[in-house]
Amino acid sequence: MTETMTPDAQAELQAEFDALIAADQRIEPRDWMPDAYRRTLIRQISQHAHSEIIGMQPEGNWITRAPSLKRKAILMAKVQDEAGHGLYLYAAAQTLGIARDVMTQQLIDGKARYSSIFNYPTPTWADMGAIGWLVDGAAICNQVPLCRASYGPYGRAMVRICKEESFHQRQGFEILLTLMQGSEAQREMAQDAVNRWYWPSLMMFGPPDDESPNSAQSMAWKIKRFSNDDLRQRFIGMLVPQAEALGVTLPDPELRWDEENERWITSEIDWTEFQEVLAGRGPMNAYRLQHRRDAHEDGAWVREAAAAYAEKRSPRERSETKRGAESDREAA
Ligand code: FAQ
Repeated sequence: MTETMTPDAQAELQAEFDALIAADQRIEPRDWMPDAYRRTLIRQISQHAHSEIIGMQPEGNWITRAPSLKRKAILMAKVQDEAGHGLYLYAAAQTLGIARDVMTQQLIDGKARYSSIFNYPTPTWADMGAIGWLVDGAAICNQVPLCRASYGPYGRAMVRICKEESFHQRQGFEILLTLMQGSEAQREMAQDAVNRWYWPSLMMFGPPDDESPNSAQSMAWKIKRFSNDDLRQRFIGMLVPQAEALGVTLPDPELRWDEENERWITSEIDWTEFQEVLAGRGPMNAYRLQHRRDAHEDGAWVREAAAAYAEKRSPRERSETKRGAESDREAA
């Protein structure tokens, strides 16, 4: 549409868009937006959605082996929440004009990114605690500011997601606390899981600011509100007192607070490892993707049945459903 407009009309729309962003107002699906803004949102929101869906796997791995019925019920609910988060996010991306099956295909074909963190294995029960505490903790740090993202459907989806993520983080903390109050072997298992998840959780925030090609523009558009490094710093600040309360050691001998510059000093993050994982060569990349492909193929009959059912319904029934949905929207 933008291509067929006169330069004056386009400049006017751009000015309206810029004014909305400057006034901290929300951009909604029917508003005009620059193509690059739309593409950036589709990229970030679809990557985020894929992360939630692939993120079900490391924990799904422990549902049948959780140590009690209560732990099993909690873990099942958590994994189900992640599926829900994926759905909210795919729905938000769809408002930008990309179809859900296109996004799914990009994931299945290995052409889409998802968070690096989900390419690590979960060999022990303590990994469920470390994922909740560290991975959900990092997710909250990163995602609370996204509740104020300039694109309305994304920001609103994030509000619901963040509420659930804080439960997730607390359940992870509680798993680790229980282990830390248990036997020597349980304490060792908890510390070992923290050792393995700590550095990958710091990498979740993305590359350092001077190597982050998207940050400056995304911050100017108020999609991102803080830089990758600032959020990483905030996360470390959140972890330090919590690690003390748990009795675990964060596996970084250099970690200290620099009073003068008001920043955490850390050892160098292994960005080569991060790049390897992004390039598809992390410990679990191939497995995660194959598992998703298999699940997609196994679910083909459900999609076919749903399509056949929709086809069989009479036009009257279909229009009633449509009218119902419209009046629901009006009521909302
Ligand atoms: N993994 O220029 P930047 C969760 C890519 S959900 C993989 O800094 P940007 C819940 C980046 O896409 C976790 N790729 O990019 C849960 C870009 O690639 P591209 C997911 C990464 O977008 C818990 C390139 O590097 N959360 O955990 C990563 O400005 C437990 C350059 O980077 C979100 O997606 C990475 N870690 O900032 C579920 C939050 N980092 O496309 C289950 C929303 C960077 O240019 C169990 N997303 N890349 O080729 C964001 O906030 C941002 O997109 C960042 C990256 C901060 C992730």
